[in-house]
Amino acid sequence: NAPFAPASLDALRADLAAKSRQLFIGGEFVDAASGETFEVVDPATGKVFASAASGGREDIDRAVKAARGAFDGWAATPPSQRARLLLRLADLIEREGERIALTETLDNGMPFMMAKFAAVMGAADALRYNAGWATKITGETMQVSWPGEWQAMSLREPVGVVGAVVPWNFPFVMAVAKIAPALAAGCTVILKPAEQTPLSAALLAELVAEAGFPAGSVNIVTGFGETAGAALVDHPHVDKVSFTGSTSVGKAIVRASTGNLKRVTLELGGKSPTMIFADADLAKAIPAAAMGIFGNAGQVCAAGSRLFVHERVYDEVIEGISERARTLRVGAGLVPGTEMGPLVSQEQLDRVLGYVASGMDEGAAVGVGGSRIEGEGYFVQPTVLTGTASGMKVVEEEIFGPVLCAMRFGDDDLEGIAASANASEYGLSSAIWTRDLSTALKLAKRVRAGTVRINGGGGVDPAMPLGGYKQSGWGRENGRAGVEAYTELKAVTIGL
Ligand code: TXE
Repeated sequence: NAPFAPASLDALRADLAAKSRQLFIGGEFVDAASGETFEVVDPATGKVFASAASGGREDIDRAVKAARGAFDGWAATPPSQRARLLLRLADLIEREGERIALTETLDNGMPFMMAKFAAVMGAADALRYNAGWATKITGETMQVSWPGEWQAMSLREPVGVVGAVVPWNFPFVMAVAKIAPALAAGCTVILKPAEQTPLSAALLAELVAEAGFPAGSVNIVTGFGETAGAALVDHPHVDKVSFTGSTSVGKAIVRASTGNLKRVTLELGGKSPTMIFADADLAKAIPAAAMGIFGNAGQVCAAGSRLFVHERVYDEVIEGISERARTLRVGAGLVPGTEMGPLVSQEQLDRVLGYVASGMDEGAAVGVGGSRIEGEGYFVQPTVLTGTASGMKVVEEEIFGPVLCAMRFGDDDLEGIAASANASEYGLSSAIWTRDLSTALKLAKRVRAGTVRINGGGGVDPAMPLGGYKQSGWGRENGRAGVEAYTELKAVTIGL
């Protein structure tokens, strides 16, 4: 079981052990003003293997000054030049793909192949897609009904200095996917990575510097949510916050943003339904439903965590998913062949096991899994809970682990199925499996979720809007809406 890229891994480990990762402010690598650092734990072993600067209010303040100082110049940089820099960064990310993916796997625990695909290719795609927007952000001309002759138009201008706060489940690609549209639109950025996974952001800083972005256009301040994060989201000179994380912190950010009425976009939690009808192509639906909850150990905002299956195929579907759960290769992300890694932290492990226990207390049964995998690291078995019903905590709350709640539906009463799917405070994503196009589309219209996948779906794409109804968020990332969320719209009229 030799790990992936053993020589590069040894070099990376030695470098991480030797040097704490620094902040990146105004184009320079610096220690935190306090001099403090925090330890980084490998979730596959539970052992500390690296450290990073613990930024606080003073560092955030410096970063905001740097971003403000860079803003006018960056906003006035020709869009084609902004695009060129984003494209260059994409190339550098591909060049350093192995090092980034190794870092991501050590830091987050995800399987190395997933890190390569999700972290490296996803990040490069996000940059290339948004580089295209830099030259295509436009206003409109319109007709006004005032007396006389007028020329009226709208202009889109960068919103200003952006605070980007990202979580630990896909640290690198989320960081890049946040800064790419902001930079394309002409904004400057302060990125605050999650305290559980600060390392790939330091690599990003190196590549941003090498690509030649102007000093201060991208600043990266690692640190804790309550210190660095809180200082960023209530800073009076930050114009917009873009956040991905928990719904509770999302609400705290909205409250913190009121001081200067920052623009806020939020990509929050989910409890997304997968609905499998009796006529579905089960050979495709079963593995997709399984990986929709076991992928990245269920630490995915759009994870399909509530399963609704027609009773005629319920036993076959549950058995198929359970079989996948039993045979899934769970292990360290660096071991070739691993399909599911550990949870990110002891805290998440405790949280997930706590939910499984609460499900059993409320009358659910563990069909498969349900326990911690003994030994080092934060591994939990892929789990299917049966006998679950609305009203149970496991069905209502986001578990953020590889735990599926399975439920059945009787007849093909679309309104009833839609009501069950919608019986959640979240509305991020959903999946529908049926060969009946009319059923699929009727249900797609009734489901209150930002994404509906019919008969499959390939994850996140920078061209597709991503975001939630209800308490899954505010606004959309990706696509035209994603880049326009980093702009202000100005009306200009000229009396002729
Ligand atoms: O998230 P937090 P946590 C959900 C998931 C998970 C739960 C808790 O259900 O079990 O949240 O995870 C920063 N001001 N999701 O506690 O705290 C923090 O430093 C500013 C879903 O780790 O929301 C980190 O960078 N920032 C989600 C980021 O917020 C603050 C992904 C996310 O951490 C802050 C992650 C504050 N007051 C968790 N407090 C998804 N949508 O995919 C914390 N942060």
